[in-house]
Amino acid sequence: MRLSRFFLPVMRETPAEASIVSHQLMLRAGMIRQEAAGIYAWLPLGFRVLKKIEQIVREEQNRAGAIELLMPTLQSADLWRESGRYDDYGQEMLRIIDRHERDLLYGPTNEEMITEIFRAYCRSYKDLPKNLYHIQWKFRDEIRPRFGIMRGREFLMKDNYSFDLDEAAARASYNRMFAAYLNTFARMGLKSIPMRADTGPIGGDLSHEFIILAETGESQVYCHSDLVDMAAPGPDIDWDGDLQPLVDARTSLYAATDEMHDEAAFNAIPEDKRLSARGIEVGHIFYFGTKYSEPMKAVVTHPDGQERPMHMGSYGVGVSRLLGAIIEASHDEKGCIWPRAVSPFDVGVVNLKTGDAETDAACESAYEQLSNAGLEPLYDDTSERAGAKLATMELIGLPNALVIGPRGLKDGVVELRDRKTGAVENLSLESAVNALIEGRTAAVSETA
Ligand code: 5CA
Repeated sequence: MRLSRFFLPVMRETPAEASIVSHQLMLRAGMIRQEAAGIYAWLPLGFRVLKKIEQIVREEQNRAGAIELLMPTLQSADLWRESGRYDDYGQEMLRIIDRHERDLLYGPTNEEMITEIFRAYCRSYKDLPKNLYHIQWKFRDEIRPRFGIMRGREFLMKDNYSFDLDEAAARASYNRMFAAYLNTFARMGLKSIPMRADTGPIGGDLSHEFIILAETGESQVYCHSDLVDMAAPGPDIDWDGDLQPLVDARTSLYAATDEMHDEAAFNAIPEDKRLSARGIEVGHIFYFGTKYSEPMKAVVTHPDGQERPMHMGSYGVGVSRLLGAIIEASHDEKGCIWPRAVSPFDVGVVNLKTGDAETDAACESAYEQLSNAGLEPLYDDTSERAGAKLATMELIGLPNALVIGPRGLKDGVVELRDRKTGAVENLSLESAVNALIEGRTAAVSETA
């Protein structure tokens, strides 16, 4: 992409309305624009990151055996009357009346709708287990939308729903999602910690929140510090096997959010291992048994011929919130530092003197070679000052920048910069381009 043809409205000043760094940087880097309280337009740069995050979530769901579908954003109120949640959900639900005076709502979550779909087609134990997901916009009329997309009113969620014959099978489905979540967040460069959590309006008594530690997090959390650096299980686990030991290894150490905190259990941890911190909830998984299947009569026939309600769980990832969480975890005073896997472009090409024939030719050649190798470069071919171009690249935080100017070219070199470490290498254009192409190969195998 040539910057002269792209839409990247960056701001030099820190916007006064943003109090946390991820919100400030998303506004400054031209990633989002507020259209109403808690409602944002995704500008091209932000949209590219959102799509990358969405794709990682999708790949890890597919790997764990979940099946993608797409449900609508608008739902019928009658569906929610069946489960009894229409009145219970309260003011967070955006209620809409259509021209025929029928009650609709903008979905805050989809337990009812998926139960309605599933019960219509699946009646036998032979149809189970199944796990269905979608990645769809939700609306919750939050009383205090804040921190940009971190607590929005309209936000993108991946939500899935598992259907099983009994509690033991449902537990296996829960464990698969538990492992899939650890892998999903690790691929984005995040250290997530599963914590015992309150189930709120979704219900049930077994649930874990996946928390990213960050000073600006909304939740107060408590855990054993060994959990912070515990590695994700990785993709090569036996997804159909017994994942309970993997889950137990992480849940046997104390970790809880404020609502579930048990001071006595926390104090039983050796003092130097007690971690009390702020955290961002990026995912939440629930097992709620027959809470929806019973009132909504979602039953299956068991091998003994008896009909019984299915055992269900639901699993949510805050796809749009993850952008904020990743920036909170990875930035410096100059701007964002995107992990390669979610970066909006792979590399920036900075032309220090647009209009200088030799510099233009070197940049064009680099841009072409990088594109042909399958990378996505962002080429700053504008007539901005060199200093402003470099500041923009640092603000938008691509992992590498190839900086090309007449002075270097005279000595036969270009600069290859690493955004994270700040390292600058002077290399021939050919070596720099090759290093980027090879680096890309290494990064792909690192995260695949
Ligand atoms: N039905 C269940 C699981 S599918 C559910 O709705 N769970 S939830 O309420 O915990 O939401 C799932 C995830 O969505 C949360 O972990 C959080 O990361 C994200 N989320 C929730 N509310 C917001 C919000 N207002 N803004 C941005 N993300 C949100």
